[in-house]
This record gives sequence, C-alpha cells and structure tokens, in this order.
Amino acid sequence: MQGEKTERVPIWIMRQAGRYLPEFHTIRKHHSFFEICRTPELACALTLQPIDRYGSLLDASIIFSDILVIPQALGLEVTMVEGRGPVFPEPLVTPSDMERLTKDVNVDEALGYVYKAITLTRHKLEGRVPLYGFIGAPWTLMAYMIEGGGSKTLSKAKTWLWKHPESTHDLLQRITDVAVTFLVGQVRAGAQMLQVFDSWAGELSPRDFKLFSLPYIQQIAVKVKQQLTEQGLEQVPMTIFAKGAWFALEDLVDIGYEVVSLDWTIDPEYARQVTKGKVVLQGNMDPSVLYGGENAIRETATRMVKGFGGQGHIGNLGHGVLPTVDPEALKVYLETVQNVSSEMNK
Ligand code: 1CP
Repeated sequence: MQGEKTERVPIWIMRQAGRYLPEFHTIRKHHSFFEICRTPELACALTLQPIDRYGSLLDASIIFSDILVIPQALGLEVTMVEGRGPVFPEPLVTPSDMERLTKDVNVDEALGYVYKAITLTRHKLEGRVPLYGFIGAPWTLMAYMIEGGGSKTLSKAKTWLWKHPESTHDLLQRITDVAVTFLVGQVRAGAQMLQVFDSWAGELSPRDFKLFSLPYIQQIAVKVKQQLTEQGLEQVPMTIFAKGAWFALEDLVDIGYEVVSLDWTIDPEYARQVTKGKVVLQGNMDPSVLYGGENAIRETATRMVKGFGGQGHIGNLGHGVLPTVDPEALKVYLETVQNVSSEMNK
C-alpha cells in the first residue's frame, strides 16, 4: 500500500463479499439488501465470509455496504430489485429536484450504521487482515441519482452535463462534501484503507472526465487527508479506481492517491511506464477469465503478475467478481498470484 517491499503481491478482490458465494445467499434470502447494510451484525458477517472461506489467500477485507448509501443519506430512496439491481423510484429529473435533497446532511448520524459495521468487523477480524472502507465517486453517484439505476448510455446524466453545467457542479460538490465526511468517519470507526469507486469514469470523454470527475476525486483525497490530520487520526492509504479511464492515467497518479486501481484495458507494462513509480498499482485481470478454466486463469494471472513486476502491486481483478463465477475458480486466481509473486521475490 505504501509501496514497501513485500515478500509477495498482496491480494483482495472487488466484490469479494457477494453473490458468487453460496454462503452469501444463505443470509441474503432472509433479508433485503439494504437491511443487511444497515444491520452491523449482518454486514460484518458477510464481510467475514470470504475471509473465512479463503483464509490466508486473501490479504484484505472490504466492508459490506454499497456506494448508494450516500444518495440515500442525501434523501433519495433506493431499493434493490431482484434481477434489476438498484432502483431510485424518484430520481433527479431537473435541477429543481435538487431541492428534494437533504441540506446540511448529518453524515455521521445518517451513515452511523456503516461506522458501527466497520468497528464491529475490525473487532471480529482480530487482526487477520486489514479492512477497507469505500465510497462511490461523485460522478458515478450523480449518474445513478439522475439515471435512477444502472444504464447503458447514461444519456439522462449526460444531458445534465450539457444543459445544466452549473447545477451539475453544485450537485457534484454536494456529493463530494458528504463523501469526505463519510470517509473520515469510516477511518475514525476503524477502516485502515479507503477506496473510491468511479465505476462510470470511462463513460466520459477525456475532457469531460477532467471537468466533471477529476477535480472532485482530487478534492476528496486532499480533504480527507487534511481532516484526518486536523482530527488527530492516522493517515490511511487511499485508492482510486476510475474504471475505463485509461486516458487519465497520467493525471490519476498526481491527485493525492497512493494506489491507482486499473481495469483490464490497460497493460501492466504500459501502466508502469506511464505512472513512473509514483503510485502502487492495483488490479487488473479481466474478471471473465475466471470462466475460462484453470489453465486460462493460471496463464493470465501469471502474465499479469510478471507484467507488474512483483513489487508495488496489489493483486485484484480489473472490476468486481461476477455473480456467477465458481468460488473455486477465484481460488485458483488467488493461489496463482500469491505463488507466482512469491517465486519472483525469492
Ligand atoms: O441483490 C443483491 O443481493 C445485491 C448485490 C450487491 C452486492 C453484494 C449490490 C447491489 N452491492 C453489493 C455489495 C457491494 N457493492 C460492495 C461490497 C463489498 C465488496 O466489494 O465485497 C461494494 C464495494 C459495492 C460497490 C458498488 N455498488 C459499486 C462500485 C463497484 C463496481 O462494481 O463498479 C457499484 C457501481 C454499485 C452499485 C450496485 N449495487 C448493487 C449492484 C447490482 C450495483 C450495480 C448496478 C448497475 O449499475 O448495474
């Protein structure tokens, strides 16, 4: 995380607690998704499932929650619909709808349930592995709040960028303010690392990413660090995952994050050249390779580890593990990354 020399590449997986695990469904069938998020004991139990299953093959845990808890804290209703994913019954349609958002959100109160889940999980982990907190980046959250859920084109959210640029910046700033307080609160509660998910970064052109995403994710890194110092809390490493934003790699290494997480559209060797050792790189195998059988997984994982060079690298996938993946296939990936990188560092 800090770029220190390690015996092997540490590894964790985005969405490691989730739908590909049968033990997840055992709990999920009795509770709604957001009920789990709001019940610290349940969120903790789900966070620990992959750690218990994979043991020393995983080097970090990530708190079970969702990026959409911020829109909820801002007063929007979000439900999880079977087979469809998250749905906002009343998304933002025009800028006047922003009046429906809660002003001066008391973040620590509204999202205190996440803090409780983090503190409980830290205790239950008993130091086995460190715990990540996370948020969704302002652009990605704005897009969900306007689209009302997942979308192929983001045409509604993009309409705002052109028709309502001022309201767009107001909205991005309001999300950013909540995000900063929330991340600091997660650290106060016990999170030892933070990741910012800009899942829809790659939907923007390079210019639009610079205008509508970069300034806000930069502000988040800078302000979180400032506030941690002001509040007498320890600094924690911060990771930015701007999915699809290969064009912004040079900018992403200079905005205050210690780790840049890559998807599979970027070659490890190329990323090393562009980033010049300024950050630790995370990622980045295509999650679909986990469907390709043991040989394909071993070969691709080996190429990836060698491409990154065995140091200054956190193993992960290039995006979340897919819901229909066989947990044993993920195990092959974890083992390969650990074994290959141990050999390289002998
Ligand atoms: O139906 C169910 O049971 C819910 C499935 C599910 C789960 C397990 C959702 C709905 N969210 C989660 C957990 C989750 N989401 C975690 C937990 C920690 C872990 O990684 O193990 C995290 C970090 C997230 C983050 C998240 N939620 C992102 C960013 C990462 C990414 O994949 O790009 C995004 C975009 C979301 C929104 C979301 N929540 C759930 C779904 C199905 C989606 C995507 C919807 C879409 O746009 O199609």
